[in-house]
Amino acid sequence: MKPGKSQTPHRRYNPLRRQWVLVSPQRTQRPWQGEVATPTAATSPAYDPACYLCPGNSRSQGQQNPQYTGVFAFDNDFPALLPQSHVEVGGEADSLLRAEPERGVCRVVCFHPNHSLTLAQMQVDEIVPVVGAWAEEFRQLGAQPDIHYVQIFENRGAMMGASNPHPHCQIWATEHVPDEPLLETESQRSYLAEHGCCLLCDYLKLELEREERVVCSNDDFVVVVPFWAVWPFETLILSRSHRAGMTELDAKEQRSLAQILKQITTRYDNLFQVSFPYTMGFHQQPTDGQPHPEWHFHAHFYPPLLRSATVRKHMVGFELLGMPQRDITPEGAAERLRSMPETHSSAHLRG
Ligand code: H2U
Ligand code: ZN
Repeated sequence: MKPGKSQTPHRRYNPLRRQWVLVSPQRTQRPWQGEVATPTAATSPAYDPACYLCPGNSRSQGQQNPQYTGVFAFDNDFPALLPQSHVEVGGEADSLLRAEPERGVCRVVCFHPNHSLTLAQMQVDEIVPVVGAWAEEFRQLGAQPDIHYVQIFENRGAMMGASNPHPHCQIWATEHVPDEPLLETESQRSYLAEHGCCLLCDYLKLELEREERVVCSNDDFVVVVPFWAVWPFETLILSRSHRAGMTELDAKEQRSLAQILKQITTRYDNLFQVSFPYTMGFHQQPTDGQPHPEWHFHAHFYPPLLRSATVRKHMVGFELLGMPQRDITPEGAAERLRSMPETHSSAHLRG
């Protein structure tokens, strides 16, 4: 990175989303004066009788959870999508008032029976079966003829709208490829056509040469704050090998994914000494029956926090009306995350 880019307003291009981000690093020239918070003690109990995800409890529609001891997945009781066949929705094709039916399946996956845990606090051995469950859900949902995309995502923390602290994620499997992965599909496809190689393989090579945006890595995965990050501490997990999705990961790579998830979530928690809120999700090849040589498996972490456990970034003003903007550079954010220990600051709290 040339010195100019660390001090002067500039814009950076996101080749995955074909979008620019405005970077205004001169606004952070002041020395860091972030709040110094004390570690938050674990406040949740291991079992909450009022939690609809805890083993043995009743969910809001009356179904009873089994006394599960590992990963537990079920159909969302309040699904955003329904699997039934097309019904008329009154849209008009080829008009300005266009609408069409959308079919799909929504699932909920509990990571662990212990209500008080998070990915950062789970053992790698406990995250491995979660990765296995994601791959299996992806395989099964993606095999359904009407399902062309499977989006696995975790909303972590009340700030991100998570309805419950119990460690869990959601899966929405849709008939159409949603906008974000569709954009990424098109970008990766045209890059492959133009350059004869994979966009993210090439990008990863660059990041490993430069090192300045690399946060952590293991044998099979690398975490970077992407050059074009919008959120202050946004990260991208990239597989070192060209894999189109989770079902292509072998057992060693699944374990490495579990390990890298623990590494990055622990660094996040340690940054502001808080259970770090975020939306995280995996982007994988569409399940539309087509070959997808262009697709490179990855995960995005979009955390809202900016300066402390309570000071968050808001996407407002110029960002809503113009384009996304950030102050702290991606290189600065990567440096701060890199300096965090990989031992959870409340590790001692788990007996
Ligand atoms: P979030 O924390 O990301 O909102 O995910 C929780 C999901 O769990 C949410 O989509 C579902 C909600 O519809 N849910 C059930 O399926 N059954 C329940 O009894 C309560 C919540
Ligand atoms: Zn619970």
